[in-house]
Amino acid sequence: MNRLYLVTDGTIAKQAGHTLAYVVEEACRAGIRWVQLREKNLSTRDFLNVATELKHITRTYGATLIINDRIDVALAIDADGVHIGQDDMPYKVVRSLLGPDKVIGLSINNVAQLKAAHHADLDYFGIATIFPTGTKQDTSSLLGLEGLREICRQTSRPTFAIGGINAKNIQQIRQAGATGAAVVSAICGHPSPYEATRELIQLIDENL
Ligand code: TZP
Ligand code: MG
Repeated sequence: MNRLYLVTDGTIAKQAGHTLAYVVEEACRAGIRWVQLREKNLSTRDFLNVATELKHITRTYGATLIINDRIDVALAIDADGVHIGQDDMPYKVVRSLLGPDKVIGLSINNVAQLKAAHHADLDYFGIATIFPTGTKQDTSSLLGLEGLREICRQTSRPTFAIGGINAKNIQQIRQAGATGAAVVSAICGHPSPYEATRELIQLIDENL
């Protein structure tokens, strides 16, 4: 099981000349095991269509498909789970809708949010935002590596750091205590999503 998590952005993929399906298939071919469909500007119909397409690809490669925000879409395509933020549906409601077997991840921006989620039936935490990034406009304050280290120290759950992570800094993420790293532009915006994924997996899975 590698520690790299691909989060999609169709706009960034398009700017690099790729479709989302191409990016996800190339990343899967390169060995990625975690994919999150995160699209903020699609209609429900288009979101469902892309989700169906990505489910087919991820199933073929044995990768896990997580849907951002949209519990209804996750249920409709029988995805592996859902990723929610602090302003989305509360985890208890999500769990009651998805049942005990689906993966639920929650975004955490600070220690207080981690403490509030301490007893929640969550499978992993997404820790944001580590480094400056142009991918998400409404990021709350930057945690940096020190902030990440502090949060990771206080939980035994799997933690995926996100925000500005690339081949140059991905090993620092592991060194700060995170289980893994989630990336958007480092794969979606790369001329070769396959090569980018290979390199990132190699770097993050290396014995540090
Ligand atoms: N949440 C916090 S930062 C971010 C999300 C979804 C985007 C990260 O994108 P990138 O391109 O990997 O910096
Ligand atoms: Mg959200």
